[in-house]
Amino acid sequence: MLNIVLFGPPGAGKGTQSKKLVEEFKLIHLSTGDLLRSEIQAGTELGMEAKKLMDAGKLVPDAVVIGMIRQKLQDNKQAEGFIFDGFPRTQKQAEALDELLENEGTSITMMLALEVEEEELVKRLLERGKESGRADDQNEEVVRERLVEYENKTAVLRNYYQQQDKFQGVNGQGSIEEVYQRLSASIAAAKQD
Ligand code: B4P
Repeated sequence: MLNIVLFGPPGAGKGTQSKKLVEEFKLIHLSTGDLLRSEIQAGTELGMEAKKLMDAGKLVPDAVVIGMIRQKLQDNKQAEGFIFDGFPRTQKQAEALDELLENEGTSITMMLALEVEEEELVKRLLERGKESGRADDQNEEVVRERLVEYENKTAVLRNYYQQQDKFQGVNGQGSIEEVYQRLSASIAAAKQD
């Protein structure tokens, strides 16, 4: 199986690139951000709790997102592989993911980390906020809080995957197509190993 963690700060292009990569490599796209937004849309209790945190730029509790991913892995037992987009975001989530995949007799192939300068991230997210109506993209303070959460809780995962020799940095600046070509080449190379 080919299991990719697509990593990077908010606005790095994870969601954008995942949608393109899953078509080429026939993988299942699992985005915890999308799953949480579906819960909000459906008006569930979980969605309402998550919304308060997301609108403030905070991460939702580990148990919530781990539970969602566990369910999705159960639902997709025949998959040829997964792209994890926006998950894991904490060390606890990364450990849980390793355990869940081990139970299925598989593991993470690699982490591809999109690297983008901070001011470019803020610009992209505020730009999306104008069109998408996403509350967490509309306020610069919230956008910057998400970047702080990322530095405090998520950036450590670079070390986690480096220690397993699975980390690969990718330049996330340039056009969407240019970034896509870089990611696609890295995955194609990993597939041949
Ligand atoms: P997510 O939905 O994961 O969203 P994101 O990280 O903010 O950005 P995303 O990766 O989707 O956007 P992209 O860069 O593709 O998270 C939202 C919230 O959900 C979190 O803040 C948190 O509260 C919660 N959450 C989700 N997962 C969680 C977890 N595991 N644990 C706890 N909480 C969790 O794109 C951004 C914009 O840039 C787009 O408009 C795009 O068009 C543009 N763009 C992309 N590539 C570009 C390029 N090369 N050039 C110019 N623009 C580009």
